[in-house]
Amino acid sequence: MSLKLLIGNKRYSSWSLRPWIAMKVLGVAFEEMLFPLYQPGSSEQVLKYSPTGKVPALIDGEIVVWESLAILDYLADRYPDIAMWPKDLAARGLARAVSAEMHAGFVPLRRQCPMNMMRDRAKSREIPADVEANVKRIDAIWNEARAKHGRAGPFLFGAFSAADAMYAPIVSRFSSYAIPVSAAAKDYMDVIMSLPAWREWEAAARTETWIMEGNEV
Ligand SMILES: N[C@@H](CCC(=O)N[C@@H](CS)C(=O)NCC(=O)O)C(=O)O
Repeated sequence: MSLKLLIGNKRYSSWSLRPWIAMKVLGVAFEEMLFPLYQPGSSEQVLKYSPTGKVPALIDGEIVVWESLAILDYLADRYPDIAMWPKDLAARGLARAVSAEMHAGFVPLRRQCPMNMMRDRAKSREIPADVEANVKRIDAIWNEARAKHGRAGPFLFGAFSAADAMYAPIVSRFSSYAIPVSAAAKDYMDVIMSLPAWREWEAAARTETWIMEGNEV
């Protein structure tokens, strides 16, 4: 029985992008179930499958897993050969720490720069001090991971891992809000945005016709 991944609109659903891109890049086959967010009845639809009524959620037969980070961990256990997390203990520890930091933190950035893949990049946007502090911390995380563990490839820990998936929506935000970052961070963003999986998600986002009220486009 194939895995089913419940996701939201590709324009807006930053949490959905995380397991989706990880599964695509790491070659885990799944069936996508897309639920347009914040529509009348949309959380009731998701509640039929997952107890929070939120996306993403993964369905593996009788097993349901929600919360993006828990889904990535479940996939790591379910498919031990796919190297969801780096093998080296130090790299793995840092990858887990920065992924948990992403999952629990960066609230100012998440609130004030919501993911909108189709945002007009030319539209200016003031970056408040608390968002700027988040940007600086993320830039430092990316640089630390790349410097300490990135020698074997272009991703945060060399090969693509759950940490890249957790930060993929940040790449989208930094790009769509034209947020200035270091040259190394920009290089990393280019790597993520060149992934065929990224392009697939972005192309689908472009075709979505429903625009969220109050969100910039
Ligand atoms: N911490 C959760 C966040 C899930 C979440 O907030 N998902 C949003 C979409 S990106 C959602 O389903 N919102 C619908 C709602 O709140 O009714 C995760 O990591 O999966």
